[in-house]
Amino acid sequence: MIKRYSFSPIYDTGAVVKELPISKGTPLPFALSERSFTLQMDENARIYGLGETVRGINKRGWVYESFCSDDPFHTEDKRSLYGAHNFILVDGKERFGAFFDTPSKITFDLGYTDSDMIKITPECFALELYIITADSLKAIVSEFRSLIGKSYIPPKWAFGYGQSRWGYVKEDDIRCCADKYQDAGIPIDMIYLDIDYMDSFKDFSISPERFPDLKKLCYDLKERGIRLIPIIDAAVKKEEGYAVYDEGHAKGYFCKDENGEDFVVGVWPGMSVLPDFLNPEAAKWFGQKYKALTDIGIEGFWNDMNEPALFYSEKGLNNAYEELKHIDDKQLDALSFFGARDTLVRLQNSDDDYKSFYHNTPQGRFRHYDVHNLYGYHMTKSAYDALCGLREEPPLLFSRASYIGAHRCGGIWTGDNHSWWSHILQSLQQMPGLNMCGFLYTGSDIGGFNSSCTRDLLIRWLSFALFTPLMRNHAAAGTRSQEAYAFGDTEVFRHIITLRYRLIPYLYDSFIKAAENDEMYFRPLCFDYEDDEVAKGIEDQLMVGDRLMIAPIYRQNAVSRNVYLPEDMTQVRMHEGEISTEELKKGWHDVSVPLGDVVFFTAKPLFLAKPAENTTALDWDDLESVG
Ligand code: MIG
Repeated sequence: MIKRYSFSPIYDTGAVVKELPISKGTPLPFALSERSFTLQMDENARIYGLGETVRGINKRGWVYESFCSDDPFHTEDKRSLYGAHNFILVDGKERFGAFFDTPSKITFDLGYTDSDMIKITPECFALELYIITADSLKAIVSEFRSLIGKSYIPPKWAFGYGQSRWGYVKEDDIRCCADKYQDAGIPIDMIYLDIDYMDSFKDFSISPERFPDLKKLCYDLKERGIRLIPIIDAAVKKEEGYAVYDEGHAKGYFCKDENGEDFVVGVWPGMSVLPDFLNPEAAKWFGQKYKALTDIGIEGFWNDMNEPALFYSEKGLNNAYEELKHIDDKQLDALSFFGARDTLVRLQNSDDDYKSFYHNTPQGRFRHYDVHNLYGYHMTKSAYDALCGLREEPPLLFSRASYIGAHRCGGIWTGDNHSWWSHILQSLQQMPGLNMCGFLYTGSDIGGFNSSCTRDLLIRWLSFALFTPLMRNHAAAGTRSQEAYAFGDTEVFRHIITLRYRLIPYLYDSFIKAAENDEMYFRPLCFDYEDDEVAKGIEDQLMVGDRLMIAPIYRQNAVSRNVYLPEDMTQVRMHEGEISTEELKKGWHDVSVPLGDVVFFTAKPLFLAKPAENTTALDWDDLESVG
């Protein structure tokens, strides 16, 4: 059952697709105190949800802030990442889901200040609150999902493996990547283009020197079963003569400052402007621009920098220059050195800037800061709506920033993680929360984005990520190469990625069922085994689809781990490409997983396809049963 409580919302976010009457006379599970929602928890209560956040599957014990943030250090002390996913599921003596639908900042103190108290504080006390009850954790999630509408379904080929790298700067880098994968016999379906393909980082432009014939490149690769997936950034270079800028400026489609002038920010292209995605006309106009790329055969995109990430604003930069003037004429002591440095660092993603520009929406003119969490969502929606009209097939589309609602238009990737062992586990722990909030097509940068990857880390990361719908290896410019061919002997990588392809019919089928029935593709064990006390404490295993369980290795040098089986299961092992099985009893097992083996568990028979070099070559009907 869903109850709606309305606290004079000022903006309809579009997250919810069902019209519900306002609930009268039913008390809230929360108490209202000083503009916060509070709840005393019993000792054993657990809290799930919140989508893309750091720390465990059970979110209790930390404080989170929904405010879409471009932060490339996903450490345990962070309160915000790129998404704003305001759904929690409280599982204690009271059991319910709660969705706080507000476009601005909201804080979830989940037993952080006081270990027994939940305290939820919206910065602007104007919101819709939905309380969801049902007789199981899974049923609460499904009720909630029916409230927010069906999840995006990508094309089948998007379940293949993809390679990305910030730093493939020319056509030859892309061809070389394709050759090396195919020469090594490693399956691949997608190669991603980062901002390097653009001319001066201008959206919808192509560098004539470095990518002289992208149409031909796209065609040649498609002949080999590989699709090119370019990036599109939120900000548009401010440059007269650049049609996207000229048109948008003339039509008033960019966000404005308080005087009605285009608000100018510095991002990759240098001085830039921000398309007003909350203005449907502007969104529609920007969406049509993707045609420049679909016309040459592109079928998918990733949208970046749409928190929106701002390096600085013209206004902030001018103020900073003023502040820095005084260091000209005197020697720089330690304090003024750090002061000067901070003056520049503070410019990035500053609240001051977020408070200095405006959106022209059908619901009125809104200060960006007050609707901040909707920007990435509306960028994704603009692309999705346009792409569905431009082509017959649905696009592959995923975004960095998001709000609930965006799950209907695309997937998300979890942004700039690191090549750290802890980030394999972090990624696993993010998946169920994202699924609860509707985001099913998700995955992390395999091998880690920032800092340099190692062979063993990549092997273990792939062994987990072969189960994530979005399976993409991606790395930052300047880091060591981490393609599956970059570490010498490629056999082990071929076996692991081939196993992904053998599993695709099962994974795809599970995904479609989850999307169509408002279910989770990844679930914590206790969602399936509610009465199992041990399952409640398991934070490093997940259920995948209706019959599979994973328990990946995520520690350096580990060659075995403890695995909890909530019932008798078949252990499936892939060793050098060969599959073997073993029946195991319910309970704890010390499972040996030498580097390169992939081990998972299944409660019911599972069907594997024959190995294939890409999804086009995959025979979806010729399946063999294991388990
Ligand atoms: O400021 O386009 O998260 O995946 O490679 C960095 C360059 C901008 C951030 C994205 C990352 C991408 C990078 N981008």
